[in-house]
Amino acid sequence: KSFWPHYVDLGAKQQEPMQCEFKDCTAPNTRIGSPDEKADELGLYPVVDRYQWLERLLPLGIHTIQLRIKDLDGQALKEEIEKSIALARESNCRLFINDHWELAIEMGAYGIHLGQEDLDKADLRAISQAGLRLGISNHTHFELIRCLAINPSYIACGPVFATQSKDMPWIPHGLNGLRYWCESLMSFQNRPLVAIGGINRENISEVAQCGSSGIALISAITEAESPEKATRELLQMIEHAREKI
Ligand code: 3NM
Repeated sequence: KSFWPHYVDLGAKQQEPMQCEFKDCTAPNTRIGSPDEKADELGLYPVVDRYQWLERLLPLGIHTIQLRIKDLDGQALKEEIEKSIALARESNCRLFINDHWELAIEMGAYGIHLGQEDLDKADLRAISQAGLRLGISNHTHFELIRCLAINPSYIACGPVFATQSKDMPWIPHGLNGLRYWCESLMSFQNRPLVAIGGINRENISEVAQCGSSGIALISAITEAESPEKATRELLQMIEHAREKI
């Protein structure tokens, strides 16, 4: 255990043995966005569960968003994804579909976000061949090693802080852990990183100064009294914090 730096949380959860086959499976280029787009800066990255959120948030200047639907299937799910893809395209926003990779390919989404538990089920080669971007959740260094072998478009690191929005067996990384992940992945691996978990208006400035490319959050927007006002404030906070780096 002493091999690992002190800040590494090996995870309260027992690690599953690696089962996927990644043979010559490389996700699309690590570069996110076309050269004339705002390069690799993912910025404020809301994670939402309905198309209506895109209608509310995209006009505010959101350039990256994730549709994470856990409670629909069949036609209702298809419609949500289809409408979201159309709106995101129109608004020049990068839309990542959580989990539903087959629908995302079929409907031509910008990208797909997968949790580690979804990696075994998804056809990574099909995602790559269809030209979709791929983001992957990571909580521990073991997961990160697995993730790097896939060469995703971005690497999500969480939870930064304790979160109520998802069951999390892992100890939060905190700002020091996040800074370490940002420094090693963005400068050494030149890999965009997305911070997630417990990020809100109280801590977003410090998170932004750690240097992640994207800052993903759910409740700080969806549970705010005014999600629009909260989004505008969070965008401004990121901008001010980045000016100080
Ligand atoms: N994934 P909130 S944390 C969906 O660490 C999700 O991988 C996480 O919600 C991870 O901003 C999380 O409300 C929930 O804390 C984020």
